[in-house]
Amino acid sequence: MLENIISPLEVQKLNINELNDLADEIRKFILSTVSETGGHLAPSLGTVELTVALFNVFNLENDQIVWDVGHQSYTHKILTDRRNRFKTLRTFGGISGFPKRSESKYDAFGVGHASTSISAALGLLIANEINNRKNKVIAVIGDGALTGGESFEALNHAGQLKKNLIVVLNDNAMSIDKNVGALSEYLSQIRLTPRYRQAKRDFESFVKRIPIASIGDKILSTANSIKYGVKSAISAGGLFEALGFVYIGPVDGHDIKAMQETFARVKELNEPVIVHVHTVKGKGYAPAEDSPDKFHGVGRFDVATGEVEKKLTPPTYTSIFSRAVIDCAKVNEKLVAITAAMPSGTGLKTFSEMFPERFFDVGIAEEHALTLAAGMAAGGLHPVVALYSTFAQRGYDQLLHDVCLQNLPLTLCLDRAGLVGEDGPTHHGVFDLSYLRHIPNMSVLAPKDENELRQMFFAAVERESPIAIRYPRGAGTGATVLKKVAPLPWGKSELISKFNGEADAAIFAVGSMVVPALKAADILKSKRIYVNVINVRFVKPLDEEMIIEQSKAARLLLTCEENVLIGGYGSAAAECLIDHGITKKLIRLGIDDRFVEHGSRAELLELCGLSPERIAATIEENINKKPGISLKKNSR
Ligand SMILES: Cc1ncc(C[n+]2csc(CCOP(=O)(O)OP(=O)(O)O)c2C)c(N)n1
Repeated sequence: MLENIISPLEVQKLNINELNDLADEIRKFILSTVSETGGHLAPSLGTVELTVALFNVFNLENDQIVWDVGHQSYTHKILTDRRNRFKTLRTFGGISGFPKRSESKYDAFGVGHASTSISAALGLLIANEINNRKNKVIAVIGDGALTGGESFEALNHAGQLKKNLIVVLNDNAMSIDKNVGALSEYLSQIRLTPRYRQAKRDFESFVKRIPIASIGDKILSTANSIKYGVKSAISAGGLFEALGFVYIGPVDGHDIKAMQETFARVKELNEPVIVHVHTVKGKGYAPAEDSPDKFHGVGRFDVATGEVEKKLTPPTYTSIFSRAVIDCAKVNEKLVAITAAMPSGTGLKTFSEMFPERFFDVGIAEEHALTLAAGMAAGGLHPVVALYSTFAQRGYDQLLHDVCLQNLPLTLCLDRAGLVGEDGPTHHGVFDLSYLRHIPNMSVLAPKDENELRQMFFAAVERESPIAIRYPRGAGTGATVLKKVAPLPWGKSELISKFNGEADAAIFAVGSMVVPALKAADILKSKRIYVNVINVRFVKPLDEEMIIEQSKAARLLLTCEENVLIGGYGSAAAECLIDHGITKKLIRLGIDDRFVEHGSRAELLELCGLSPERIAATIEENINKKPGISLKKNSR
């Protein structure tokens, strides 16, 4: 059937049996493809019927769907213009794992971070009205993404504007891990619909039996207000109704017919409406239904057994952090740990089991996580906040205004810093050095390997100021991790490879770039080009002495970082040279002023000039060049 869907409008012509068959076919297609490419399997399996029903009722040539996070949009991609390219999902040059406006006219809004859909859909609706475009705009948001504050800012605004915004709440009771928070509990109460419906019916019949005519006006109004209060408390969706939305649901999100009927009704309304849909994360594939967290985002796996392909690699940075935070907590009673809906991803899951009273999962709420931490720090605790670098972008002002301005002790552990690979530009953590380095009181550290991560972590939690440690996604370097903690000379870089005599170049490598820099030095040595290698360790405070010393010890300076060049470590080194009146050739390698696409980490590092071979080639090209003005970019 899928072959016949040339335009999304074909889905409107299908009868219910055909729609069900189509959904089955799509589910198999997603399963077989993602088992090869990896990707967000469980979220996308959960929305197959929902997407088919939306395509059936709405006109995708005119109406717009805004997906939240966008990790559940595989059916949307397959039914629009990407079925033939679906096998290239998340590969270099292939289609993105998220909706992307530049990829398809059917992708109404680009996404990757959570809780944006209601704001964006409302914005589209307003633009369409002003542009005299008559259409429907539908935001599809998960119960996890709904925990993000921006969702509520948008609901609050939409309720006031009273425009015909359609919000589909895709409730599967899961975020990546189990969803958390009072809102999640509220939604699970609605899940118990039969009891609620019965309670509501009982109450209504009780109210009807009150002999209102016989009891004066005062009692009547009291009875009415009680009726209203109790009714809104017990009726499913009272919270959304209080915000100005018509609430419809819950609807079975795997029953296409039920959704068809609901969406057809919703289409006729002319006010904000929320359709509450229940789905099962991982629907239709037993291993994913049983372990929706494991199959939320997954690598290659065997469809028959559900076994995920494992490569033999050194332990990940995440697992080293996981161990370090537990070991620290055992001796430091003031240590508490916070994450924003990522206990597994950041490595805090075991901590949460060992120290439940000292662990806080705040939901997808990075801003709140940071100000909460600031409050805890002001109250005498030492909070460890574990976030992915890309999601910490959300908390910039909280870091600046709530944490750093008051110089509160906090250790911010930024996982997935640098290029993350297949998730692409929405997820690369390549801005943190720039958005952290300029904040007063902040220290910014980057370990060269897993052992240094542990050492840095222990040093950070002992200090009385805000400190960020950023480390990359995936396997470490294989370094031996020492249990014993050695003192870390604060603000000092480490000269790890030194040529006796004047070197041809000095490479200042930040964190993950140390190993490639050492490899580049080896490549160059075989060509009789001699290089010093410095492990930067501290992007802030900056080790100016080391930079000045190397400006005398080497003919060429080169900085290397998995961060945007603007405002990164290379900028800091350049500022240092200028401030000290040193004129020395400095080449900065990093991400230049553009967003980097998706692909494997190795492909992207090569693309950005950060592989050992490309670092070596850049040095070789430049050591004999006469100083002068060249407008050619050096990194690609
Ligand atoms: C700002 C931000 N923080 C964290 C994440 C990581 N993340 C991706 S999906 C997800 C859970 C989303 O849950 P839900 O919206 O219920 O969708 P489901 O996966 O259950 O379908 C999280 C925490 C993100 N994408 N954006």
